[in-house]
Order: sequence, then C-alpha cells, then structure tokens
Amino acid sequence: MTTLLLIGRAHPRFREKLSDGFELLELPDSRPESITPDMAAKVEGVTTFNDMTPALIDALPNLKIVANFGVGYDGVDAAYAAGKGVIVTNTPDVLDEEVADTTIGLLLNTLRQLPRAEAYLREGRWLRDGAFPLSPLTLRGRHIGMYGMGRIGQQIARRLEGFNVRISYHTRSPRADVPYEYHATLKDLAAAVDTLICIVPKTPETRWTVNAEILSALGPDGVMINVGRGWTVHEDDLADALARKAIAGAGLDVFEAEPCLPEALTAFDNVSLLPHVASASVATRNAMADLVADNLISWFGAGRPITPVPETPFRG
Ligand code: A2R
Repeated sequence: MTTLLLIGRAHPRFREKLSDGFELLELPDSRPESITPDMAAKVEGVTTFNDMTPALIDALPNLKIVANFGVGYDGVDAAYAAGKGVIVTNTPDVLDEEVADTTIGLLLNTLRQLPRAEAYLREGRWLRDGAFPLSPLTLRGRHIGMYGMGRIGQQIARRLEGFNVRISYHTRSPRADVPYEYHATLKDLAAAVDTLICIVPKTPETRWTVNAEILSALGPDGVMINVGRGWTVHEDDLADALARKAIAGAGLDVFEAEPCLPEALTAFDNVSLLPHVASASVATRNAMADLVADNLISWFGAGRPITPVPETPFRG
C-alpha cells in the first residue's frame, strides 16, 4: 500500500478521501528533523500547507508527489522538486470565485467603511451620537487598475464590470482574451488609475513592487487593495503613504509576516484589514482539500496529476 504523509494540519477531507486506498502518516510540523526512518523509507506522496523546503524533500528519498493546499505554492520549492523528478500540484480554479467575492467585499469595506459603521451601531453610538459620518470615499466613478489578470484577477474584473467602473491592468504580457486597457509597467498603471487591486503571486520579481513610488503614482485619491501575497507590498512605505495622506486608503487581506503586521497599519480609520480569509469558507476550503486529495488519487491510481504547477509539467 502506498504511504502518504500529511504535513501540518491534516484537513478532515484528506482522511475521508485517502484513508481507504493509502496508509496515512501525519507530521504536525514541517521540520526535516521530524522525519522518522519509517517515513523516509515509505513515504511516496505528501500533502502540505505551502511549506516544503529542499531539506524536507531530501529527507523523503522515495517522494514522487507534493500536493499543496492552496493556489499559491511559494513555500514549496517547485524548481528543486522538478530537479528531483518530484511532481508538485496546487489548487487553482476552485477558489477563484470565493477570492474574487471577498475582494469586492474588502474593496467596499475600505471605500465605504462598512466595518466601522457596524461597530458604531453595535457600540450603541447610532442612538447616542446620531448618524454615522458620511464615507469620504466611494466606488462611484473609480478607475480600477488590476495588478495581475490571471484566474482570480479575471474573476475580480468580471465582478467589477457589474459595478460600472473602468478597468485597466498590468501583467508582464498583455492578454488577448480580456477587453481591458493594458499598461506595460506597474507605474504607468498606477498613474492612470485611482484604485489598485493586487492579485499576483509571490515570486522574486513581485517583492515590494508596490512601494513608495507606486503609491505616489496612485495619488492622494488612491486606494490600494492586496489579496495576493503580503510580500508584494512594502508595508512601511504603505504606512508612510497613509500617514502623509499620499493615498486615501488601503484594504489588506495578506501581510508579509502574517499573522504579524505592522502596528502602524492598525491605527488608520481609512484602512480595512482581514486575517487572510479570501478563500476561507467551509465550502471552498473543502473543494481545495478535495483537489489536493484527488491529485494524489489520480497520480497513484491513473499515473497522472490533475493540476501540476508549471515548474513540474506532466509529460506522460
Ligand atoms: O505576468 P503574467 O502575464 O504571467 O500575468 C500573471 C501575473 N504576474 C505578474 N504581473 C506582473 N509582474 C509580474 N512579475 C508577475 N508575475 C505574475 O499574475 C497573471 O496575470 C497573474 C497570476 O495569475 P495566475 O497564475 O492565474 O494565478 P491566480 O490563480 O490568479 O492566483 C494569483 C495569486 C496566487 O499565486 C496566490 O499567491 C494568491 O493569488 O492567492
């Protein structure tokens, strides 16, 4: 029987779907030192929550497949896995719409200050102090710049079309299949729009790309929303831009060193913060867990993964 190692939290769906056909071992942390000789001898596939270092791959000499929970797999060294002939899979598509829905919610929360308005009501202030102050910002008349127009970015843009706002985008290469205006650089995009939505992966090229220069280009009416990865945004530059009123507001679901975030960001009324919940509904997380399990079942049963990442393409 094939042995799988469930690394980190074991999603209940993994056990439900995999315990019939596989021997399941569990490893609560991702440290290579925690691998026992029994695991090293037997494990051929693993599930991971985006934490698979070269040392951990090396500690499992019979490893054939790493099934990652999440579409972002920046914590899995896929290039190293490729060099060792190990397939890596992720969970694209099944979370696109949930993340896009949450992005619209975060955008509206940021612009219209809805979480603050609800807190005002719950604190009894509506009765005591009268109407909640008018929101200085609105979605009406905004020009949205999408930094990233992949699977999730396109779902966000589709939803924004219904809000009757102008949409432009920046990616490394223009897409023939979207009707939006393309900008060849992030700076050009930021200068052209007043609202920037970031939905790019964590790669060496995207680090701190949303920095003081881009935020100044966005301008004093500018709003920045990040639902991709924290590392894309230079958080100190963001806090500084907010303090100087160089931009008008920000909405963040992701942070560079989450669950820690700069204290400064929590002090602004014009910032809306979420604890990385964009895909976090029971239904969507179940769909992601099922795709993790199905990749393993398909690999060991039919000899092919369902959603391999580009670094480890399936070649038959
Ligand atoms: O650059 P392109 O043409 O490959 O477009 C991709 C864009 N992108 C970038 N844009 C500008 N500069 C870069 N250095 C750069 N690197 C990537 O990000 C594409 O439009 C988008 C990524 O799309 P997908 O690969 O379809 O990813 P998906 O499923 O939309 O998820 C995006 C990220 C995940 O990697 C997680 O970190 C997070 O959202 O959940």
